[in-house]
Amino acid sequence: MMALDKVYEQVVERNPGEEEFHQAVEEVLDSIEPAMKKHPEFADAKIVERLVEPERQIIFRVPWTDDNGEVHVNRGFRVQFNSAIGPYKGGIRFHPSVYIGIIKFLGFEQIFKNALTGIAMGGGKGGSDFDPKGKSDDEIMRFCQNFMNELYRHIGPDTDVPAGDIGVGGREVGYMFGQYRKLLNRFEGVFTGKSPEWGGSLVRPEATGYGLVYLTQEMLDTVNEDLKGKEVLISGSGNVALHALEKCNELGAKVVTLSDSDGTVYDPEGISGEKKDYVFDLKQVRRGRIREYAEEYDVEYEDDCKPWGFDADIALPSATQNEIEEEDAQKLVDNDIIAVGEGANMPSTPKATKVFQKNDILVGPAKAANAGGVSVSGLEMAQNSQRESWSFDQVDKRLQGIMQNIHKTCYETSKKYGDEGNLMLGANIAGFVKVAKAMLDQGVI
Ligand code: NDP
Ligand code: 2IT
Repeated sequence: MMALDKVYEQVVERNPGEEEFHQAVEEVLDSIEPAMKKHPEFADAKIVERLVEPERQIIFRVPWTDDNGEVHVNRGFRVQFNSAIGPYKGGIRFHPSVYIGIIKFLGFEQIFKNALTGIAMGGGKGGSDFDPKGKSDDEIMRFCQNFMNELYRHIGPDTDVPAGDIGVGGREVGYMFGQYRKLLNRFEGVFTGKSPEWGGSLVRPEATGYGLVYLTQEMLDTVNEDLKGKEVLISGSGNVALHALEKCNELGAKVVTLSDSDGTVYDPEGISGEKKDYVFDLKQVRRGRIREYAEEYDVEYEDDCKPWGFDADIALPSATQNEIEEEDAQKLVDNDIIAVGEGANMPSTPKATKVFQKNDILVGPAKAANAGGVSVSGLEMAQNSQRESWSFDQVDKRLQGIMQNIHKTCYETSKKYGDEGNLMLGANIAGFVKVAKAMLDQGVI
């Protein structure tokens, strides 16, 4: 459709060099044409032109001092992308690759993901090019405090509620929340992913990985398949990957790979029982490398390798963007993969996605498949507002219900728009229509 092509061209022109952002916009624009036809009022109100422009972008200096007394300067970001259906909500990423294009792609996707959850949350994202690897606990603390010394004035429980993402987990959220509380003298629900001991929700650490597996099971149900007995490739070994592993084990699947940015381990017996405990301790407590798992259990380890060449039934990419490229997708197809559940944000390149679609692979797109994390963040906000704490079981049940609903919404939307089972199309259209209607209702602002 010409009008959407023009919007895309304009995005590329106005945001030069921001490739990941271009890619995220293109994927959504490629999906929503049928919704634009059905709702001519969206084009009249220039909804898409407005959606691709963040409401606000904040870039700031973060100076900090290392343990040797040397001063470093990093760059901090917060992109408040869209607040039509609720306060800005989305994680913070600390990784050396972070620049404005990464934060904008993540913030843009977050708008539609959050809309799918059914909880009132807008889209935002933040981060820094700070590299937490190899830093002492004190250095992490000082960095987080200095990051918050600027960010605090832009966020708030009804304005913008950050959380974790790559390189930001419970420890970092604690340091950032602590500094916010000190600066403003207010204890309030400004962050999610807090410790359950002081305002966090049970199940938030597990939520993205568990939700990913729940959604994958929903997809398998549609073709009368079950996770039980299936072999699973998981990439990454962080928050999302490890909790996906845990839930796969609980549901009787066998996870044969994990990875980190150095390489991949392949354990044909499955990473379960004592080995699962070992890898949790390795990654979450000792902050070691996945290679050590292979040394401990004498299994295969390949340096500089991704999991996609190993044989299995299901793939759950849970590391980072564009980690499945065209040739990786082809390898998975050649090994008769049935389903791909996207735990990471935008893990498949557009060409990889085409390979999956051409071969009728079930794909749970990131905006749906990893929405469990932000959903339980929404439940954490609700508990904070009510000054209540719900039980593990209560939150887990809510999470299961939300993931079922997200799958249903995406499936039914794909059917309604003439491409039954194309959950990427369904997720993009369902998320978009909800936000577009809210923007229309609220006028040109
Ligand atoms: P973590 O920092 O806990 O773990 C990230 C994992 O991915 C690590 O094993 C890391 O390896 C690996 N990784 C990161 N970047 C790269 C890279 N450039 N190349 C290869 N491997 C890499 O992050 P999360 O588990 O929280 O996040 C993983 C993905 O899930 C991200 O895409 C994130 O946006 C997405 N996500 C996270 C949610 C959450 O609640 N945490 C919610 C929804 C989506 P290494 O340690 O060597 O860097
Ligand atoms: O990508 C994501 O959805 C997250 N990193 C979680 C966001 C959140 O606010 O919980």
